[in-house]
Amino acid sequence: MPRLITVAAAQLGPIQRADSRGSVVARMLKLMEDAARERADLIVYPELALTTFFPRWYLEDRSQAEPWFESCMPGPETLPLFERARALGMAMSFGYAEATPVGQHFNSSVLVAATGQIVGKYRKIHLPGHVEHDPERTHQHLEKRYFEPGDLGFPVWNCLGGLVGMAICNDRRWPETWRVMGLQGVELVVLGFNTPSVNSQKAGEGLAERMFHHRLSLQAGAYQNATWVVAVAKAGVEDGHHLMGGTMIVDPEGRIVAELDHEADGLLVRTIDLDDTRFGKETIFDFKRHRRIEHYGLITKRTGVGAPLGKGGPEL
Ligand code: CDV
Repeated sequence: MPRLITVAAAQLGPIQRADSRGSVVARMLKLMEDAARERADLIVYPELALTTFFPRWYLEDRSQAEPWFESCMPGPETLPLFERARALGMAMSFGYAEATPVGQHFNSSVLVAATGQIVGKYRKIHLPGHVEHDPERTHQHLEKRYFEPGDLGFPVWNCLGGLVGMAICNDRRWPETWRVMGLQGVELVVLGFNTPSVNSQKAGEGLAERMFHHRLSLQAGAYQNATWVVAVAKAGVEDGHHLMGGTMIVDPEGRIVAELDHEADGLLVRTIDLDDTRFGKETIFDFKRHRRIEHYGLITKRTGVGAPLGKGGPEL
């Protein structure tokens, strides 16, 4: 018996700094209605879906960033998303800036069941960028200024009859992200991103190369862990800064099965079979039979590059 679910990747076009939360939620609701017409079981929105990608703005006084954060979820402005999704019987996931009651700040995402209950929360672990204004860069990327690294790990939840995990943007470039979820049997990873189309530290690295690394990361993560991936962009030009598109669905063999070809609000809807993950999980990536953890110790013992283990050994 196949385990079919219909997923909708809900790409958002640009959100300008002056755009209100209400106007963004209205756009998200429109996409939700469109997804409902295509009988989607799950809608996935991007990273920091409710605001512009504000880590590009350096604010000397950190507290001035507070209006970009949500202090409760759902809050008054996001409640319509929860209510409408529940009425439509649709699960959803979206990213947002989270402020906790004790003053912590995270780049977070939620997984909301079709009942409207939050079943999972993820806080971005691999924060890119820097803390202070960096005049050497063509644009700022201040995630390390505005957020703390996530403290919830990479859990996987039972949802929609399968095992669903979340990751956010830069997390996709790290094999550890995928493997920790793979070791919990993940069958679907949902992932939102805001990726500037130019590397702020390497002018020659433009859209083509950024897209290459994006696809490479998603396809490798999917294949090596035999999981579906729904990756959703916030795209287009935000206050003069270009974010690339590349919203796509990748199958457990690492193949891109669908991809959006524009940078505006739009949907990519596909029915996927979670049982397609089984072949990979039971053969070449049957972790229990093939992994050799006695040789992987460095991965959790060392953060950066250190001395080679073979140093001083015989030349072979
Ligand atoms: N929002 C992000 O995490 N962006 C990073 C950029 C800075 C490289 C990304 O991995 O796309």
